[in-house]
Amino acid sequence: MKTMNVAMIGGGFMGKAHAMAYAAMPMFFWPAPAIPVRKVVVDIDQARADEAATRFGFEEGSADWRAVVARDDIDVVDICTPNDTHAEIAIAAAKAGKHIISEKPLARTAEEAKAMLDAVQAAGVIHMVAFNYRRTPAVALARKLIDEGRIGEIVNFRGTYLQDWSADPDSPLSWRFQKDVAGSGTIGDIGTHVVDFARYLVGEIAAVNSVNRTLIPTRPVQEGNVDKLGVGGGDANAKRGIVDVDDEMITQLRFSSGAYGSIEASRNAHGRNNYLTFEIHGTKGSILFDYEHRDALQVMFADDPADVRGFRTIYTGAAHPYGEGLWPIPALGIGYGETKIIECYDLFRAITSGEQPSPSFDDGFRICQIADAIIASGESQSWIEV
Ligand code: SOE
Repeated sequence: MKTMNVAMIGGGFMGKAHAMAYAAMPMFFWPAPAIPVRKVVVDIDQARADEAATRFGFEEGSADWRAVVARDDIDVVDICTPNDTHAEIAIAAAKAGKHIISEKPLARTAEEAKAMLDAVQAAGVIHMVAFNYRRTPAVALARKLIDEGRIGEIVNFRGTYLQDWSADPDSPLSWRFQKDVAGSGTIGDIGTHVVDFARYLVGEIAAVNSVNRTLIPTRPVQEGNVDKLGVGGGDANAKRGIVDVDDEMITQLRFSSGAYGSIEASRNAHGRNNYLTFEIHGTKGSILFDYEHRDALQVMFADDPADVRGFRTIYTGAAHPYGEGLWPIPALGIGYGETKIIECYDLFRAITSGEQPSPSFDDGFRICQIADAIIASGESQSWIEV
């Protein structure tokens, strides 16, 4: 069976998720399109890279991503680093002729994303952005039902992404609160996942109107380059640094189809952990998804007899998208890991077939344009056409 060598840049939270997917993908999807070989993992120094290699099952560790992406024995470059590094790594990898998967958001701004898109198009390589949640089987089922016309014409979309890991004002100043590293706050970090849902399920977004706010203007400076995501509580006496990104976005959407929608996102919503949801209303029914109960899709068909009308709960399993590779019985449990395994499967299917996957860098660029428009709309307090 064909094997393909992967260089993964970044051995943190996302590195863990991607490394697990490389190992597990052929266990789930067999025959696999190709067997990913965990060749090299790159981290900020050699000691951390070696530790990541041992932990995540890579043959080698390296502290030099430039040398790694230029190597002849690397087929795929996987970018799992903070947002400010995506463009430089992706452009170098494209010039070296590597297929690329990048963590989301594709870049800090649409301008940066466009340079990445131009590079991969010029190189003719396969490119993908890791908006993994659309690969939850229940979300893929929602798309299938919509494509089949089962809920009619879409009238509106309501999406949320609420977390609470940054609600403590003394939780650390992660790079996710720094504009020069992250580009934006909640908008880029989690709002873009919902924008991806909206485009995947309803279609292109034509205009946005947003209110964006920073609720906690300073946070304790974090030592040691580790992205703590609020874990461990805060140190109220530590030196504080400026938060120059948004903590909250509340955005109205107008779709090209004429449908309307909204997205709310916050990482300061006490009690919400990974409350990534959508509710879609069509002329013939409705669909509701809540990632905290991600095994299930709630579906309502308006032509059901009056005495049983209402939302039904469908637990995804073998009959549903990706069911051939996942667990044989519905409700055994779909997790974050499975979304990454499916993403890996679709990436290697794309590489071996030569057909671009979705979301590609084209989608990643478009989503960055929408994120930029959400920021601009918040500043001008008006609708902005995208
Ligand atoms: C932090 O908000 C974060 O890690 C996001 O960056 C991820 O994209 C999301 O999946 C989980 O939360």
